[in-house]
Amino acid sequence: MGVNYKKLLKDTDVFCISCMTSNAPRGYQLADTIHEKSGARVIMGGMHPTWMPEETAQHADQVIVGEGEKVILDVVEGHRKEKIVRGIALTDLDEAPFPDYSILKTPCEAANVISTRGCPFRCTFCTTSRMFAPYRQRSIDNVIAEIRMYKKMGFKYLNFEDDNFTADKERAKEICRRMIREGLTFKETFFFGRTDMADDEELLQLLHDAHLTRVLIGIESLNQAALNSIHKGQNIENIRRAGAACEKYHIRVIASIVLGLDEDTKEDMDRSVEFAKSIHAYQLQPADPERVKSGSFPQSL
Ligand code: B12
Ligand code: SF4
Repeated sequence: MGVNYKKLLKDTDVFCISCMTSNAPRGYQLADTIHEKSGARVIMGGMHPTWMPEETAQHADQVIVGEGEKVILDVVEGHRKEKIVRGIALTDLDEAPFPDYSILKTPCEAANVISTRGCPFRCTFCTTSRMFAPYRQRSIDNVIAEIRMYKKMGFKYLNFEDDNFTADKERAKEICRRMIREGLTFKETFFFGRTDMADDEELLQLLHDAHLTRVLIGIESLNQAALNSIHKGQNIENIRRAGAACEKYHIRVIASIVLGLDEDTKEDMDRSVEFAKSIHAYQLQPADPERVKSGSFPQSL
């Protein structure tokens, strides 16, 4: 990438490292190397440090738990000195600036928009609905302005990274209408949905017309006892209806299935895989059941 690491280590006062669980070991390695080779401070934050702050604190000078925007400056400038700093959730999401893609060093065809934080549902295994509590929405004008910026920049694809883009169906419809009306559609737009989107045909039509034609749906399990145990609020019939509705409106489904919830048997897992095939899900995304246990995450931050 043409980065001069020696110079970077020499000239930098504070390194900020973000990580999720999958790349936390790499984040810790980087933090340890920075401490070894320079006098710079290391601040870490993100999904993994939020849930494992004490572990992260063994590698970082300071750890930020939760949302970082409102505290990062105080921490960098040394006004907050605690080892583990509790973040503050943004109340007005429109205050967050749009991401600066000009500093990306790798070519990229897809832009990511996150139009809400959190999710109004409370499935027991879900980290993000707790990390980003309460559920908050950006104004539609603000979201459209960001999408317009990406359109002008020439991005071919768009991803809505909201945990549940269709949680507020009327709002999702209005965003789709604006995208269509204002010429802001892309080759394809990905989003995270929920089986209940199948109950609204107008929504499905608008999603299709706005090219939101690839959705990840949390199916989780085809065993009703397992679904009840994680408080998913959906039944097998809801899952079937969602599969059929997406097929009808040409929306491709990524079936997100947790293989190995406590109540699941091997047969249930096999059934889940067969089911994903039967609704023509084009990708099956298994999740690690390790921490998928009722009550293994705190209910809120
Ligand atoms: C976009 C996204 C991706 C993108 C981009 C990832 C990225 N680096 O942002 C892609 C597609 C690459 C991706 C991949 C994966 N992802 Co992903 N992803 C997301 C998603 C949907 C949105 C991320 C986001 O923008 N959030 C919004 C911003 C505001 O939140 P944030 O990034 O956490 O940042 C805030 C705070 O955490 C904090 N903060 C963050 N970093 C730092 C750093 C410092 C120094 C400070 C002070 C504060 C701070 O302040 C920020 C502002 O408030 C999240 C779900 C979610 N809602 O977060 C899942 C999520 C992060 N992904 C997840 C997973 C599991 C993965 C994969 C492992 C999936 C897979 N099986 O391949 C891969 C791993 C990729 C890798 N490199 O290792 C999990 C992580 C769970 C965990 N325990 O860590 C999440 C939470 C989804 C979920 N519900 O399970 N992902
Ligand atoms: S519906 Fe999805 S995002 Fe919402 S709480 Fe459940 S798992 Fe989390």
